[in-house]
Amino acid sequence: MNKCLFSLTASVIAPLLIPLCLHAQNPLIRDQFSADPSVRVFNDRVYLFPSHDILAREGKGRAGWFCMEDYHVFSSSNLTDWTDHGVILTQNKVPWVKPDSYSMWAPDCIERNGKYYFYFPAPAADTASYGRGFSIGVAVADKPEGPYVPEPNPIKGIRGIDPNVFIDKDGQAYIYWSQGKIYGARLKENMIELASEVTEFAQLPEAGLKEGPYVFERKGLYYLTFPHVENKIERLEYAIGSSPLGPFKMTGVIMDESETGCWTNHHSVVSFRGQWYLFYHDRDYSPQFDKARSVRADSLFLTTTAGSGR
Ligand code: FUB
Repeated sequence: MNKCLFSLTASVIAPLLIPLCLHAQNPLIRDQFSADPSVRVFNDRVYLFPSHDILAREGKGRAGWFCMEDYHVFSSSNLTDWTDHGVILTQNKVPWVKPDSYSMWAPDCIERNGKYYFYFPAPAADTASYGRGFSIGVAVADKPEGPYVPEPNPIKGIRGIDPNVFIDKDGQAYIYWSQGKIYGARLKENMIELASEVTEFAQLPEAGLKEGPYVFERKGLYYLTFPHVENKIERLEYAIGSSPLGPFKMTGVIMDESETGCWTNHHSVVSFRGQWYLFYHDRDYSPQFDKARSVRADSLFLTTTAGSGR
């Protein structure tokens, strides 16, 4: 069986990336906080869908905690110059979201048949129907930069945060999310309803919080990547399987704990013009408070060490 390794070696390989690395600089977004980057390539352009951290103040969020009111989308043709397309969704314009909850956490976006589906977690106002924790909703647009129209209700059957959506080569879509552990299910063709029972990925480490799943496929292998608290703070790990719902085999660490002590990390993995990239976050612009984060990116190399020659 092939054994695949991630190696994150941005500084070592920089000379191979001359056109991009000469000008690119972390963090990517400089005029606001940004976190939990979900990055997609649509029509040969990179779209970044991050969370938008803001600082809580009197009557607006909870001091000392995450505070997020809305989402922006950014795009770039070269990973260096980023266009802010502005706010695509805000908490009090989503019918089911608890007003002024300031908890628009990590999102994802995917394209299907010319429509763009934006997935986001938030607490629901109707706790009798959806409980007190987080639900996951969808907003739909005709273009990646919106305008996005939110569905009236969150997805039935999901309680949790950090949605991630993957569409396999056969057209079947899957949604993944977390609630301490990581879960997944098939999505119906309409992208807004579950089409299967929920799978819990029990093969992942039992101890330590796991969240922020991000699944991608490469050469017939499915990579389930996720932040995990193995020690004190999150690091990015991965497991490999032969189908989108596993079983997955724990394989290794993509990125170690941050030296700055930023407690969370949250990422996505994307291939753009023949190079893999890891998008993640740290607290570049807020060294004293790690809930005001900034998105970063580095080149990522996936090395096949035996067997396939790929
Ligand atoms: O941004 C809020 C939460 O922090 C996310 O949902 C988690 O993945 C962590 O990054």
